[in-house]
Amino acid sequence: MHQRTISDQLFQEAVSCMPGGVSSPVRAYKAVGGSPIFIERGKGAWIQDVDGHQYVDYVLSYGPLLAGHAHPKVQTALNHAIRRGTSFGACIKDEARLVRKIQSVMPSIEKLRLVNSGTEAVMSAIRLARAFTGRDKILKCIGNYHGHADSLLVEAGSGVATLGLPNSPGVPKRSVEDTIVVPFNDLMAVKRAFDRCSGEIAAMIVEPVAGNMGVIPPQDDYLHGLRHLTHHHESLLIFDEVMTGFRVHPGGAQALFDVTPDLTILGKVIGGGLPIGAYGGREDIMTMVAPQGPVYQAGTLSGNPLSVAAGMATLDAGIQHWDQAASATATLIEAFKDIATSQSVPVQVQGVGTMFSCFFTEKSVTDWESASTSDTDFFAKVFRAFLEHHVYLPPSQYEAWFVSTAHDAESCTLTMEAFETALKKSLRS
Ligand code: HOZ
Repeated sequence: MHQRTISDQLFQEAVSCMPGGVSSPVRAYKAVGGSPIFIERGKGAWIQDVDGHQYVDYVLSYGPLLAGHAHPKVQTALNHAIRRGTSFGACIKDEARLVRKIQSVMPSIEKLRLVNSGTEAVMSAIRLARAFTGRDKILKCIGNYHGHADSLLVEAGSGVATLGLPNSPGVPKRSVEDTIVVPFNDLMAVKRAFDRCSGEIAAMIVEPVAGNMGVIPPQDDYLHGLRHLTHHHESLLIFDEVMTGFRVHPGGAQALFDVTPDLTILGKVIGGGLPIGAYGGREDIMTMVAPQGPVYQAGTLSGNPLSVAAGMATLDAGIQHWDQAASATATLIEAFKDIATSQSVPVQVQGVGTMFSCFFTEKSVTDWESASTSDTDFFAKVFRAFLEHHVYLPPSQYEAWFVSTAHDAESCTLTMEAFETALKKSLRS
């Protein structure tokens, strides 16, 4: 067992002054046991903890580090930016450059507003959808996570699913009265909701590939079906591509599945891991955003120079070598399936592009109900065994595993060996 003396000391100190000792709940390891490792540094596919142990990293800051940790181009861009100052609360030339870069791969985004996080982007897009349609109701999928804004914290995935708190106390009933939930991948449920609330639904928001209850691809025609239904009911289709943007395809899920949403949410990846978010889409909708239109939304740090610089460099480096990361992901998925079969462990290994995850269940996983049949105790054992074998996973069954352009043959081979050992150990314990 690795000694984690310094991590343990730091965690005790953090617990004494921070709720649960963390700045975001999933980091506290509540779902996997033990106490968190504290990270000292990262380079490429690897991170090192404060006790000197190294790990191949599949968290990658929950997705954005498409080009791996501390990529030289990102560091250079940040060095240049930081020398010019950190924030002005005023226009800088690189904001529009970042927007153009995004538009070049996501042409559905005719106009884009930069904000500071995915949560903020979702809140703003919902307000905009309601203003544009003059309707209040929002449709969302069970197990999808769209940040922690009140109106969408209903039967959500990610940390709330991990902690078994799908509906948080403190969210007023009236904030969620207009939120309708449906199972992911269930087109008939969406149709029924539209039939029931004809003329009242402003938008359907969806993770086009679910990534916050583990990775679950959309079934054939699901996204096309959503496009058809929203169009038919004069409602908006919002793709939350915080996870899938630049990950399932360089142009996101909308390019991969050839479905054009009305609005798109983007998050941390367009800041290369620095705080950022964005919402954008059809020009006739986006022109309603202040100051061009009446829908108010603002932010002093929005489009700040550091996030914009890191984002541009990350997208450049990440998109250029995207195929490499996708092929490493495909190799890992196939190897994991073979290893699990050889050990007779029931597992569904599911992925799209550069993200994947494992469900320890015999059932095919298509929605929250089937995702929650995964043996989470077994996942926790596998997580801990992986950690002992130098592989760092998200500390939750319900988060996606991310691969970067820096995950080379050596790190992938080590991961496959660790998976085999982790399964053997978990079966024994
Ligand atoms: N929001 C991230 C996406 N699932 C998880 C990380 C976190 O909640 O800290």
